[in-house]
Amino acid sequence: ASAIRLDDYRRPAWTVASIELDVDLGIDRTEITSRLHLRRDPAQSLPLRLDGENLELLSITLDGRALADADYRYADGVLEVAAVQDNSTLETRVRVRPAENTALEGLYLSGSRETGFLLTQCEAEGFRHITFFPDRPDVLSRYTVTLRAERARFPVLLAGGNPDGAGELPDGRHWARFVDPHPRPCYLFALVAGRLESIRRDYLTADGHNVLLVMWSEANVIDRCHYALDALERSMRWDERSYGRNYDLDVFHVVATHDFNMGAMENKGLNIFNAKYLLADPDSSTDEEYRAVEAVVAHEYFHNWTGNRVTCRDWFQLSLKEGLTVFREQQFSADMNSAPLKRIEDVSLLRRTQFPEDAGPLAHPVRPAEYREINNFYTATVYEKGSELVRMLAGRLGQDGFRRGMDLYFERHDGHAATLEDFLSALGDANQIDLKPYLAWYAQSGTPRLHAKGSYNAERREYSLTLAQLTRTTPGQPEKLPLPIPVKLALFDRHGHLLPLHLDGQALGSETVLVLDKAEQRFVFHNVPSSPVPSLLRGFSAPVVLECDYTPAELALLLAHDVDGFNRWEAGQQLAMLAFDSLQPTGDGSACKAWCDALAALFDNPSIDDALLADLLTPPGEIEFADRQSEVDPAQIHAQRQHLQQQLAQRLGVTALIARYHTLAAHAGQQLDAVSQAQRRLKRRVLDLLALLDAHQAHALAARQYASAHGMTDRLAALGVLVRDQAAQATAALADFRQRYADNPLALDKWFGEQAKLPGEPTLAVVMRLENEPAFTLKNPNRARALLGTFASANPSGFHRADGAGYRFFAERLAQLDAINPQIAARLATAFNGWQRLEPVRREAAHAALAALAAREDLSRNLNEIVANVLQ
Ligand code: B3K
Ligand code: ZN
Repeated sequence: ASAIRLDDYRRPAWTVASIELDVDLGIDRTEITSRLHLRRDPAQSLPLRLDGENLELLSITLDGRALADADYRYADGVLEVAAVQDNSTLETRVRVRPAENTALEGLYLSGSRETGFLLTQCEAEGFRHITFFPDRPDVLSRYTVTLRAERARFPVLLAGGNPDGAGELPDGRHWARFVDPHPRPCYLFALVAGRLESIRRDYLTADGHNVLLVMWSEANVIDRCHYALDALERSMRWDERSYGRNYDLDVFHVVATHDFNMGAMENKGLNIFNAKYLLADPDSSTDEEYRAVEAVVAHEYFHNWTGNRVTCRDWFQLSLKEGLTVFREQQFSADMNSAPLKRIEDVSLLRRTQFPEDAGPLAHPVRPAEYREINNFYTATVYEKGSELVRMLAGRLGQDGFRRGMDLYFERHDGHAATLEDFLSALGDANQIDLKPYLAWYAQSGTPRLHAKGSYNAERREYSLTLAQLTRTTPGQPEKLPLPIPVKLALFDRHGHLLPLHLDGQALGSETVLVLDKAEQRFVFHNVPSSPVPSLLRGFSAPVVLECDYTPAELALLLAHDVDGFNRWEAGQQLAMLAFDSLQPTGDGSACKAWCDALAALFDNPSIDDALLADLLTPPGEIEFADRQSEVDPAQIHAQRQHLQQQLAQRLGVTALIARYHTLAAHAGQQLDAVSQAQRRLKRRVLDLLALLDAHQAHALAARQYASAHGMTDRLAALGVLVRDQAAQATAALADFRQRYADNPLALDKWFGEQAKLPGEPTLAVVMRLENEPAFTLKNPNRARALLGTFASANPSGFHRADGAGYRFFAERLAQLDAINPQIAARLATAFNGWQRLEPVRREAAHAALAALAAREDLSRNLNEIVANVLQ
C-alpha cells in the first residue's frame, strides 16, 4: 500500500447530503440497503468513487434505474460509478457476515452466537465495511437509520440520533428508526442489536433540554454500570459549567462490550465502550480502574463537541479532536480528584509511552505528514503529546482567554470539519495573539531537551538563567527548529522560601512563565538576595526533557519545600535518577543517601497526603531509566532499581514500615473517598518496600491482606506482591482468585496480567503455560493484551531475555494474532520499539526476530507498517 500524505489533501469531489440506511440484521448475514443523496463539487470533474471493503454487492440503482454492468466497477476497495449527476440518488444493497468478522472493525458479533449481540466500530475506516460511502471525515451527512431484526433474538435495536418510530413486522420481526439532526462524518455511525439490559436516568441540560441517559450491557453485569452513569452526569455538568457546552440529542446511549479493539468510541448518541472502561464495582475494580472509568466516560462524552460537532477535516488532524479531548478530560479529572496527583499520573504516562515513541523509529509529529494505515496513528504522540500542546496554548491564553478562544472555535466550526490551523486561529483571534509559532510543535517530532544553567552574582544580586533547547534528529526529520517553550518557574532561597521575582524592571510575584523561543536565551533576575534554587518547568509546563545540573542537596530542598505538588514529586524523581547513578560501581552513593534521607523525613511528616507520599516513595519506572541509557540491559536496570528501592526500605526500617502498614490497614474498607483511596495506595507501596527488606513478614501480611480484602484494590495489591516474589502463598492465592472470578472476564484479565509481570527469565515459561489455559484466547483483545501485552510492554526484564526467546515467541504470536485482528497485532508490535538501543546481544536477537516477522508475506497492512518502521 502506498503512503497517504497530508500535502495531497483535496476537497471531496462528491459529498453525501443525506443517507438512508436500512439494515436487516442477522448474525451470519446482514443486508444493508443505503440510499445516498449525492452532491457534486462543481469545481471538480472526477467520477463518483465510493469506498467499500469486503462487501457482497447485491444490487445497485441510480435514481431508481438498475445499473448495467458497464456503468460501474467494484474492485480493490473502490466502487466507481459512471455518469452520475449532481443531486442523484444512488441505492446499493450489500451483504456482510458479522460472525466471521474477527478484526472487530465494521459490523461484528460480541460474545457467543447464542447470547452475544451485534455492534459496529467505524473509526477510523470501518464504515466502508458496512456500505459504500466516501469514507473520509470531511463528508458530513444527515443520517436516517432503520433497523430490522427478529424480535426474540434482537429485542434491543439501537442507532445514533433521536428515536423516530418503532414497530412490529410479520414473522416475529420488528423495526426501529433513528434520525440524527446533526450532520456527521460516517466514522461516527453506530448500531447495536441484541439482548441487553439497561439502567436509565433523566437529565436536564443547562439550556433546558430533557435528555434520557441509558447505559446498556448484558444482563449479568448491568448493576456494575451505576458508577459510569454517575460519571456521565458529572461530565455533562462539568462541560456545561467549564465550556458552556450542552448535550444536543434527546437520548444518550452507552453500551458495554467485552470485545473491543480500544478503550471506547464516541459514536454520536451511541457511545460504545470496552467493558473495562465502563463496568466498576468494589469487588472487581481497583481504585485506578474507577478513575479510568470516570476519565474515559468523560473523554467520550466531551467528544460530542470536540470531535463530533466540530470534526476533523482529514485523519492528519486527528489530534485536533484527540489531543483536545484528552486535555479536557485531564482538566475534568483534576477537578473531580486531586489536581497534582492527576498531573503526576499524566506526566508519568507521557514519559512511559510517548517519550520512548518520540525517541525511536516510530517517532512522528503530533500531526503526521504521512501514513499507510491510519489505525496505527492513534498513538501516545497524537493523544498525550497532543494534549500537552493544548495545555501550553491554554496556559499561554490564561483561563478566560482560553475559554474565549474555545467559544470562537465552536462558533466558527460547529457542523464542520476543521484543521489544526483553524483551531489555533480561533484561539489566537479571540485573544489578538498570534499562536502560529506553536504550529511548529505539531509538525516536529522528537522530545526537545531543555538545558538550564543558572549563575548567581552576589555583588550585583543577580541571578542569570540561561535556557537552551535542542531536539535530536528523528526519522525523516534531520533538521530541527527551535520551538516556543513556556517555562514556568519560581526561585527558592536555601531555606526553602519562595523569592519574589524581578525581571526587566518588573515585579512578577513568586512565579512566572518565561518563553524560550530561540535556540538559547538568557534571563536575568534582579534583587535576588542569595543564591537561589530554581524550580523549573513547574506543573510540567512543556513536554520536554529538562537537563539541569542540580546537586542532590538542591533537589532535596525542592522535594522538601516546593509548593507546586507536581514539581515536588518531580524533584524526587530527579533525585532518584541521581541516586540510581550513585549506586553504580563508579558512584559514591551520596545521592542515594540524600534521596533516602529526604524521603525518610517526608515519611514522618503528617502534613503530606498519603497518596502523594506513595508516589514520592516510588522511583521512576524501568522504562524511564532505560530511556536515559544508550546500551540498555533491562535485566540490569531491573536489578539496580530493586537495589535502589531496597536502600530506601532500609533507611525507613522494618519497624517503621510495619507500623505504618498497620496504621493504614486499620482503616481497611472499600470506600471510594479520596482519603480511603490514598490510604490503600500508600499501604500498597509500604508493603512493596517491606517485601524488599523482610520478605517473610511481607508475604505473611500480604497473604492476610489477600484473604481479608474488602475490595479489588487491596486484593490485587496483595496478590501482586506474592506473585512477583514467587512467595509460597502465591499458588493458593492465584487459585483462589481464578475460582472467585471464573465468570468475570475483566478480573480474570488481571489474573493473567499479574502473572505476566513476573520479572526476569522465568516469565516466558509462565506466559507459555498460561496460553494453554482454557480461558485464554487470541480472539479477545482484552485477554490478548492482558497476557501478551503485559509481558512485552510492561515487563522489560521478562520480555528482553538475553537469549532472545522472548522476542521469538512474541513475534510468532504477533503473526498468529495478525490473521485474526490486525489492529491489535500492530498495536502490540510496538513493544519492539527501542530495540536499537538495547545492548548488542539483545539487539541482535531482537533484530533477528523482527526481520523474520517482516519477511513473512502474509502480514496485514497494519502490522507490516509497524514492523517496517520499527526495523528502520
Ligand atoms: N476515537 C476513538 C478511537 C478510535 C480508534 C480507531 N482505531 C476513541 C477515543 O479516542 O475516544
Ligand atoms: Zn478520543
